[in-house]
Amino acid sequence: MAELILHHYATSPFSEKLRLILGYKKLPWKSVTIPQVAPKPDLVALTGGYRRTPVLQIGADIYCDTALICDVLEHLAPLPSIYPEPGKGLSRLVAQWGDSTLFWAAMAYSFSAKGAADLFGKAPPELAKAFADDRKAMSGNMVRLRPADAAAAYKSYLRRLSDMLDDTDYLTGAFPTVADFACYHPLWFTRKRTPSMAGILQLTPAVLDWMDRMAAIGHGAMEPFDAAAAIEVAAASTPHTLLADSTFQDEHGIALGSRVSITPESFGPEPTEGELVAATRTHYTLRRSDPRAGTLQVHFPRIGYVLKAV
Ligand SMILES: N[C@@H](CCC(=O)N[C@@H](CS)C(=O)NCC(=O)O)C(=O)O
Repeated sequence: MAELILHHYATSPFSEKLRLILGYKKLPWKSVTIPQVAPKPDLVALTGGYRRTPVLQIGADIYCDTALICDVLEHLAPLPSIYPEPGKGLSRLVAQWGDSTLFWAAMAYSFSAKGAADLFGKAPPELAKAFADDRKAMSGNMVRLRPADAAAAYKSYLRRLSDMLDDTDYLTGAFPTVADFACYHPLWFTRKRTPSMAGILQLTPAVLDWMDRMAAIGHGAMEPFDAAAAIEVAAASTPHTLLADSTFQDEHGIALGSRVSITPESFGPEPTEGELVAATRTHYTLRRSDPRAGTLQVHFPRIGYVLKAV
């Protein structure tokens, strides 16, 4: 099997979601640390524009967004499953809520002045400013929760998670599923990255116990790797998707072979352009080339991304 190369950085919550799934599935991986803010020239050489974190590279195939990457990891290592039956649909829906509503409440709450001091206290002030400016530019018209509203919502969500843990060790049953990994990472950020704000978690001890169980899964066998070497791996590889479904599902009247762009619906306006080679029920695939990385296939989930002819 081609090596798994995760492009990520230590403080990224969505990366923590994947680091734990890699550990849970005992998949060895290579770690490329990417910048926290744009520009990210080495990452963009692979993705063609997409700059969010994390990204999974397998040879010359670049998988964007953790929702899609979860499917790839499940395909590579079906057991233990993160989508076990029964309850697969429920796990996926809870995961989608964790990655969106819960995530944004946790971020709006954790990025208080105290939380920012935890993150950037020891760094030069320019770094905090560069981070704030970068995230503002990514956010466009997104409505950000005010701190008091975020605190109220976050407390309610923690209570609901606690209710789900009344009779079981994990959110939807006896074993972790994609729901657990997706609901864990925003809370991990509060607890580990903004510890001054972590008192909110003390209100729900069952959630803290569950977080300890999740943390104990660990990140598995990781080996540091460098960005230039990752680009060389891509250049030396031929694209070969691992995504099983290939049936063309046309909702946009855009034929395969067309020149298109794909952009996140929100948060991160940078488009990736290329030739549309797949548009299935679950994902889009673009083919593009890069002077350093050669011919690549870049994959996106269908949900949460905007396809346009260019
Ligand atoms: N839906 C995306 C969300 C990814 C996301 O928002 N990641 C954050 C970091 S945890 C990000 O990209 N922040 C800006 C950056 O790293 O450039 C996914 O599941 O991968």
